[in-house]
Amino acid sequence: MLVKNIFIENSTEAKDIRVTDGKFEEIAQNLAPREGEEIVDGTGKLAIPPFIESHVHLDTCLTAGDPVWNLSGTLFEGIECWSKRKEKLTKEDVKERVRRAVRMQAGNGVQHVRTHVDVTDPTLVAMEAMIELREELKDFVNIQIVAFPQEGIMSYPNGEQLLEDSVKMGADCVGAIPHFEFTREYSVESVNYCMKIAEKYGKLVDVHCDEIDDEQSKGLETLACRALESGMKDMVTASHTTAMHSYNNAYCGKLFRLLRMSDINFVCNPLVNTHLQGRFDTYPRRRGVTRVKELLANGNNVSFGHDDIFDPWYPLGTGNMRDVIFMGLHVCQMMGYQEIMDSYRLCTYNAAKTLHLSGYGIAEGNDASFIILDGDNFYNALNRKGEVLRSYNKGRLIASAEPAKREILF
Ligand code: 17E
Ligand code: FE2
Repeated sequence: MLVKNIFIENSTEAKDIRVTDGKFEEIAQNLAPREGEEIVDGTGKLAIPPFIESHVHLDTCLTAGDPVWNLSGTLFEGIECWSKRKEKLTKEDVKERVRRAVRMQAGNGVQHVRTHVDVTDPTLVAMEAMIELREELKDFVNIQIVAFPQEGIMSYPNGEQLLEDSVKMGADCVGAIPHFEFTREYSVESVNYCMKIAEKYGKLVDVHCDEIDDEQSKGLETLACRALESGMKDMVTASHTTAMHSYNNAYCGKLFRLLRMSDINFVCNPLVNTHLQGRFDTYPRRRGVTRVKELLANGNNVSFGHDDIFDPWYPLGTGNMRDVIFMGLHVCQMMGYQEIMDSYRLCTYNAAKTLHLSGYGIAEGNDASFIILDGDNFYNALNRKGEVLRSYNKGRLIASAEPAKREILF
């Protein structure tokens, strides 16, 4: 296949991309078509690597309102609603919803997904389903599974064993939720336990860390310190970290040195945390999104995630990373020209670093996985809501769309 005349990652010079046997064979200007070669016209369009969803809960997706709606909009009511829905879980129920959600994501150009799966369930049925789905869907989407103890490790009956069992079953990453544990002691113990299990089994770590407006919630310093001391460093990710929004600047000044030294990754979920946070405030009302700009300036890797697709924590969502980026740029006040132009990196390269993907990106020799966006650069694609027109996974077309047609009648 030969894609002609396309702008690659905001370059102002159009190039051709030749794909052979699922790999990028040649990327250059004016490549001559070979006999019988499929030609795709990329004129005026943008090619970027596929989107990466670095933080989502697929096991809970598409359950909003079932059996009850989250009326307060808080994280905690979300957890209560989910614990009611959890009683009805079956393997087929999880599989049917996840397949639908993954197809929505794929339609929006997503090809890699890190999903957190609730393992505070004595049956571990969602984990079992997700492990089977990871295999079933692997030719279309690469799924990375985090064993996520939604109701705590130390504060949930048999929580430690359930977490370890999930890793033995085949989870790729180990999670924790220190801000939800009963006590500060449990919070520290839970992070230590999570790191211990990850080291024992050679897994990555991704902790739901301080997803609360409480400025006293300091799971992050424990996590970063263990990441540094254990040498696991960038194998460790802190997700949400919304309490950092409320930390005082003097504390952040000290903390940021450790964060830099630890080299841990961050995932910010701007759609969901603008909605969940600040719910106990009068006015001014915090939006509780972590300090993305400052973390990036500090040299830490940050990506954006969707977090939820229509579930007890977030009643909207179609799995489109463009919506995530759009909201993130607003709420993080990252609206400089170059910040908007480069923002696709938050859901591509930065996320690839968090997921420890290799061979990712549009370069000769890599797998020919890329998407074509309706726009000549990412700024325009984002602003004009340009669709993902084509998504190629290892050279194979897995999703396509036509640009919407609109006529103005004057
Ligand atoms: N669970 C949690 O603890 N936090 C979230 N944001 C979601 C699930 C979506
Ligand atoms: Fe989450």
